[in-house]
Amino acid sequence: QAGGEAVACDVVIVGAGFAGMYMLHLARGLGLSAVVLDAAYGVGGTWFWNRYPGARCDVESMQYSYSFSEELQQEWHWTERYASQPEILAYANYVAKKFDLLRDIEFNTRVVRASFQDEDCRWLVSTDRGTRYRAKWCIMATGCLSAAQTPDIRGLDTFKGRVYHTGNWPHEAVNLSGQNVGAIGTGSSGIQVIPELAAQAKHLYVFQRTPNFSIPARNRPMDAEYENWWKSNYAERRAQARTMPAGILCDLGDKSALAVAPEQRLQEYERRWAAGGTAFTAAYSDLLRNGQSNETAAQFVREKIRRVVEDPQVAELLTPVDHPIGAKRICADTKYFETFNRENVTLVDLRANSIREISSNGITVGSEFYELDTLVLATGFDAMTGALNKIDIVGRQGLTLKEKWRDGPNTFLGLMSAGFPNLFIVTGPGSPSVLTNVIVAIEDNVEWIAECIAHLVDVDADYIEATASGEETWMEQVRQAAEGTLYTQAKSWYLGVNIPGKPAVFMPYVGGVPAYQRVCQEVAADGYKGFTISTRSNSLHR
Ligand code: NA7
Repeated sequence: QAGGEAVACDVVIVGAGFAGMYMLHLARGLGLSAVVLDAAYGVGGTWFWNRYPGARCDVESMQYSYSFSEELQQEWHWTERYASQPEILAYANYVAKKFDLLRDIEFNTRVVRASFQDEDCRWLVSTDRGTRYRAKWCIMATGCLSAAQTPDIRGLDTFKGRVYHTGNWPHEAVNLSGQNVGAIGTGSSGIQVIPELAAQAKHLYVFQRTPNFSIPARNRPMDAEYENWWKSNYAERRAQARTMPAGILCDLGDKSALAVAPEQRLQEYERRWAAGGTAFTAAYSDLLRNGQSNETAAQFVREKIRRVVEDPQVAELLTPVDHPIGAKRICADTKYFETFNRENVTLVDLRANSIREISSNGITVGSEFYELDTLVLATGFDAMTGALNKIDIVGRQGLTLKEKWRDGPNTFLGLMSAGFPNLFIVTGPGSPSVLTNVIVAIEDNVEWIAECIAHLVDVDADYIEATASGEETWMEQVRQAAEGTLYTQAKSWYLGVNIPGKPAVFMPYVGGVPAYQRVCQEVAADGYKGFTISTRSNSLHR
């Protein structure tokens, strides 16, 4: 239908990741016609694109999965404690087949514009294929970490070898044997890919700007007893997980780190270090609130790094000192620090000297030149707002979302933004998503949106829209929640400071899943307080 009439449907969903797939399923359940648009050629969202070697989830697989279908959660078998990217992608494809989702998904279709038509309260959605869709509701299921960020380093475009971004890894096999490889970035992605690159490359140069805290993942094959423990009472365990701040069932310490004797604290850190995984920072209740408490955990991990890394100078460079542990997303690794003991790995410190330039065959740092065949960028994402801002989203009276969010994103509950009626965002800025098990955040948001739409259909509403005051009150709560924490002390993507020119605003809601869910449910129960619902006959300003 390129260039012709827009296809009419009830709901357009942008993105076929875990959010878009579940949204489609629930929209159908409401008897609505829906179409999902995605730039990829398959489902999976972030797990479709992040195919770099070593890509793995840092939430346990028994929890990083949908909970909405008992049949699905019983029949799917995860083979490892932490699922690898190929297995998560296989799961996404399995879900798409099981719920017959593919027939309503248009792949290889990037949404370039979505504009609200005031006259008839419809969204007109245009794609890079020249196709258009006209829908009452538009749902952005575009993901929080889906706009890969390539840094603006002088000469990068002159490099003659291959350049790979971890967030956009090629689908054909990448062979690095016999090559000199450079890796830039030591966040979660870098920490996962670096050991794999080292195993393949002739020589690996790791260009590090900021060292990061990482806990051994201690990944292992799925333990049958553990799997059974979950499956024997999955619904209840999922419900328990939703009572935890991160939506993850884990052993959450309820004491201050300073309330226990140093030997006892050490024992607890040792126990968690041995158990592996990011639950390390759940050891005490105030690790992300009290600098002194945080320092006890940070010191413990620094000491571990020094013990693992044989060269003391390299160990020092790998030891994080500039931010509290957990204030940047804590990493989980498999032999990351050990990798720097290999003879074919060199750590290049970018704090002493930054990258001067990239040329056709290598990188110059200070006065040192490193000859490279291939470059791997593990340089992160324009988080939470990046994917939305790539689309020209136009609301009432020509207001663009980009313009509205120039000084930082404003939403009510992360779900809607004033001036953009009938436009829902799944796990938008102002939601707790990126600080939680994102599948829990997705399911809760998608279910809320589906219930909201069901209500709008019931009352024959033209539109729902966040009020300016509802939004202001919520943004103040988001700000206040972050203020009492150590999160704001790190230059992280949570704050947007990894993107040149992006306003430094702490984007996620730190109050945790239960508090957020409570507010979302109260708002709905109170007739969508904080939103305006307009019906043909009258407009209910709440
Ligand atoms: P991150 O966590 O944003 O890490 C990006 C890394 O790239 C980080 O070490 C950056 O250093 C580094 N970086 C970025 N730009 C540059 C330049 N110009 N020069 C040198 N180094 C640079 O992204 P990830 O993909 O690892 O992880 C994102 C999330 O995805 C993760 O938290 C999980 O939730 C999944 P910096 O720290 O800024 O000094």
